[in-house]
Amino acid sequence: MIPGVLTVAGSDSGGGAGIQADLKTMLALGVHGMSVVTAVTAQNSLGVQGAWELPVEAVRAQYRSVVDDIGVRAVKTGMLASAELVEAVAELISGTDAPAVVDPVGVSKHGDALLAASALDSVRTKLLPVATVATPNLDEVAQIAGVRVESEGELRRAAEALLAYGPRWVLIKGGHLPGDAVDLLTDGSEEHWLRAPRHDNRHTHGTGCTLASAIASQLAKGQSVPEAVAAAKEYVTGAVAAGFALGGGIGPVDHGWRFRAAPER
Ligand code: PXL
Repeated sequence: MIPGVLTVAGSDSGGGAGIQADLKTMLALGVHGMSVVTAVTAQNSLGVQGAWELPVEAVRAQYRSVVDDIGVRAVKTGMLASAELVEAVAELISGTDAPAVVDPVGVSKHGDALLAASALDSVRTKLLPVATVATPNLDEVAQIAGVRVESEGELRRAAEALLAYGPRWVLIKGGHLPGDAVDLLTDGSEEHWLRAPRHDNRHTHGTGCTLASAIASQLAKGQSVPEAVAAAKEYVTGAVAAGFALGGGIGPVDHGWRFRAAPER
């Protein structure tokens, strides 16, 4: 049976991030992708031109439709836009017997807000406590926990600060630091350092969505959290290496890199 994975996230009309990145990642990793749309963005390689959130009843109804009939082996969350949506999604996840990967999305690659400032407290007190794995980048660590990381040595302090909100595991993504792309995965007792060479490629739109969806896909296939994160990092590193120009700005990672013939990779 093909395991089902559900993303609860925003739509990126440009197809590089959000729901579109999540579903492409799930296809590439051999699971059945399903989606609960929380918001619609008008977006391209240059930025976000507009964003509209869905009513909370529309989000609840989509979730129930999928979970009650089809069932899910893992859930991933991305853009949740408002405090009301964050709280509704946290409640839905807490009643679902499947691991949840929470990508606490704050702003887009271009700096556009994808979460209201008034929703931060709900992320801290409602959403992070129901996460199996939370995957903040360093901007999100600063926004959520007020911890500023400027070197690899400070990643552990960021992880401790995030774990205090209650996720089982935290993956602190150090990709914005200079040098190798280094992430720290920990549950407070085990530490796993994941290191990948930095690819000199500006076409990285969708990296965070892709990583979180890849983790959820691997969990749905039965891997442990450390195995799932290692496999997801390998997939996203290949996708970043193969990222391509699209439009006049920042292009997307290539979700299909493993499908292409070797000379095209
Ligand atoms: O990567 C964060 C993200 C999440 N969700 C949507 C986005 C983006 C970044 O652009 O557009 C819909």
